[in-house]
Order: sequence, then structure tokens, then C-alpha cells
Amino acid sequence: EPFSRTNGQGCENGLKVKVSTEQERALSKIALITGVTGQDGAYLAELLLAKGYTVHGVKRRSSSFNTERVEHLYHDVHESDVRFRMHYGDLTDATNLIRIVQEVQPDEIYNLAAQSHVQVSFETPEYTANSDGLGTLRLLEAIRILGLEKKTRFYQASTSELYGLVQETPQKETTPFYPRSPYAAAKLYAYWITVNYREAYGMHASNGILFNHEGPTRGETFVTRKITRAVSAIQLGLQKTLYLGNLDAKRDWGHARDYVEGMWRILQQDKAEDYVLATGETHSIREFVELAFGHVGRRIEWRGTGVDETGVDAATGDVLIQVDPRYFRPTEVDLLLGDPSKARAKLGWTHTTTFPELVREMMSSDLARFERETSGRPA
Ligand code: NDP
Ligand code: GDR
Repeated sequence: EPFSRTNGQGCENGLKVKVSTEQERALSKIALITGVTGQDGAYLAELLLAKGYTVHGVKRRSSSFNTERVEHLYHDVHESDVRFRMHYGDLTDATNLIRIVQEVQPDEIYNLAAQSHVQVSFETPEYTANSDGLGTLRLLEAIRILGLEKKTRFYQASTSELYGLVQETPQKETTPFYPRSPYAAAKLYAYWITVNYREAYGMHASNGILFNHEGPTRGETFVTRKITRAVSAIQLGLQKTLYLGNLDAKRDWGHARDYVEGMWRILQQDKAEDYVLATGETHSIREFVELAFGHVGRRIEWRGTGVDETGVDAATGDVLIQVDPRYFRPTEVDLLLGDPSKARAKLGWTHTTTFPELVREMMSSDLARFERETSGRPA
């Protein structure tokens, strides 16, 4: 780790970046990102730094390194023009959040920190409510306590999981919510408290209702990355079988890179509003599996039904996929399909990476990673 001490500002790590003239408009802006060590946090930090922002991130203390996704942004904090800094913090600790917001005096806060795994939220419901629900309230209150309501714009990482049990498709800003997990219920509170602070205190606070977005740095236990890692490992002879839960669930999957651009655009609007970001296409877990194996030239045939269903290599007959009920959720979200019309019309936002391109990028990255890690070692 480049630095493990704090300087007088309570900051740790920094990045020196050259600024081009076209980015000058954003030069004086300061952003604070909670969850900066996560998939979206890292992409967003990169985007804002490229736009000329000074970026502060909140990271959690961990017994092992948790900053891999932002390592390339680090620079010696002792140099001048350091524009990327991190602060230890946690969404469950109000005093710490108030102190960080006070020190940073951000123009924009992106609240991306969360216990973000739906299945894990069934096992840790209270913690999930505390960090994902109350954590959002703590940040909004920090802004208010510090009298920054007119200065600081607030982005809340809301989610398509809010739609839960299907009420209508495609799902848009006006579709009723019906959360189906402790995670979604916590995010429902966060959604409405953001709306309430906007209406009650005139804050520039917005929800981005984002449908699933992935990429090569997606957490390893989300289904897309679990698949691309396993297919790569199977292809290299390091693993035989991939165990999955519900193969029939359908998701509207985009690329995280596109979605962080949408987050930024939401905060650049004169008026704070809530927006759906989605691709407008939906695919099943089964289709994702087929495409991932297709990337390494293998065709999957599905045999059997229910918990006895298997995915077999059409050429060799090897069983590559098995259903394991331990990955079933107590209540499932069967179908997510978003309507991004409002974001297209008002933000000029649209996704640029297609579903096959997303799978290809994730597969190439995981194959290369496994090849690097195992080169020279016996399989
Ligand atoms: P990740 O799980 O990759 O990242 C979550 C981040 O939050 C990590 O930096 C994590 O830290 C941090 N974090 C977790 N708990 C706390 C806490 N109590 N205090 C401070 N930090 C905490 O999620 P994504 O990047 O995929 O998602 C970003 C946000 O967007 C999340 O709020 C998620 O719920 C939401 N979302 C995501 C979607 C997606 O498809 N990716 C879609 C819609 C919404 P650490 O690295 O230490 O674990
Ligand atoms: P999700 O993502 O719950 O949509 O939440 P995840 O990738 O975990 O699940 C997607 C679907 O795949 C099914 N599934 C499996 N899921 C996992 N994790 N592991 C498996 O083995 C497996 N087999 C089948 C699931 O049942 C589900 O239907 C993500 C997170 O990023 C949230 O934070 C975010 O809010 C939503 O996307 C939008």
C-alpha cells in the first residue's frame, strides 16, 4: 500500500493527473464518493478525475487490501496537485461521515457505498438496513448539519431491485416499487429519504435507479463475474463444474463504465430528479452462460429440469453446469427490464456497450487474468 498514515487533512493517498483545457469547467469541483473501492466507485473516480475534479473517496478499514480497483489512481500524497484522496469511514458511523464532509466541503456527493449483495442481505438484514438505509440518512443529515444544503449536490445509488415483484414492464420512473429482499427494502428507505430531503430542504438530491451493470472488475460473487471466472477456469482445466442457482432469472445488463457517466450527468442537471438507467434489453442467466462458453468455442446443451437441470458441452458430453439450490433466494426478482427513455431525453444518456460486447470484455479479462496467474504452474 503506498501510504498507511494520515496527513493533517485526514487524507491518505493521492493522484497527480494532467488536466487538459477542455476539462477546465470542472476544475474547481470537489467530489466525495462513498464506496470508492467498489466496482462503480472506481469507474466514477476515474471519470471525475479525467474531467478535472478533485476526488475524495471513503474507504473502509480492512485487515487485507481492499483498494485493488483504485490502485492505479494512487500517487504520492506528498507531491503537489494531488487530486485523489481517501478517508477511512463507514456509513454506519455518523460522526465520521460528518467529519469527512466537513473537511472535504464537496460540491457533489455520490453515495455508492452499500452492502450490495442481495442474497447476503437475507443473512445480514439488520446490517444491510443500517448501512444501505440509515447510511443514506446519515449522509443527508451531515449535509444539513453542516449547512451545505445549497452547495452540495447528492446522488443516491438506487436500484432496479426496488421494482422486485413485477408490476409492469418495462420498468420506468413511475412504476410502483415492490422490494423482494432486505437489500431492496433498505434501498427503498434510502430512495424515499433522498426524495424527502429534496422536497423538505430544497436539496439537489437525486436517485439514479440503475439496472444491473457489470464489467471486468465486478465483484466475484455476482452472477456475471462468477460465470466469466468459472468459464475461464474450466477452459484452462482449473475447474470442472460451475454451480448456479436460478437460471431463469432475467436481467437488464449494461456496462458499469456507461452507468457512471449517467450518474455524473444526473448531478449536472439544474433540477434534481430521479432517473432510470438501463439498456432496454433483458437476458436470462442461461443466455449469459451460453455466450460466455461461446467465447471459448463451446456450445452448451441443457438437459433435465428444475434442480436436476445440467448444462452439457455439446461436443464432449462433459457436465459443465449444475444447479445448486443453495443459490436460490427466499424471494426472487424474476424479471428486470428498464425503460431509459427519460434519461435519453433529458440527460442525453444511452448505453454504449451491448450485451455480447459486455460478455466478451469480461471473458477476455478473466481468461487473461487466469492465464497470467497460472503461467508456469501445473494445472
Ligand atoms: P460494490 O459491492 O462493488 O461496492 C460497494 C462499495 O461500498 C465498496 O467500496 C464497499 O467497501 C463499500 N461499503 C460497503 N459497506 C460499507 C459501509 N458500511 N461503509 C462504507 N462503505 C461500505 O457495489 P457496486 O459498485 O456494484 O455498486 C455501487 C452502488 O450501486 C451500491 O450502492 C449498489 O447497491 C448500487 N447498485 C449497483 C448496481 C450494479 O449493478 N452494480 C445496480 C444498482 C445499484 P469494500 O470494498 O470495503 O467492501
Ligand atoms: P442481483 O445480482 O441480485 O440482480 O443484484 P446477482 O448477479 O447477484 O444476481 C442476478 C440473478 O442471478 C441469479 N443467480 C445467481 N446469482 C448469484 N449471485 N450467484 C449464483 O450462483 C446465481 N445463480 C443464479 C440470482 O438469483 C439473480 O436472479 C445486483 C447487485 O449489484 C445489486 O447491488 C443491484 O442493486 C442490482 O444488481 C441491480
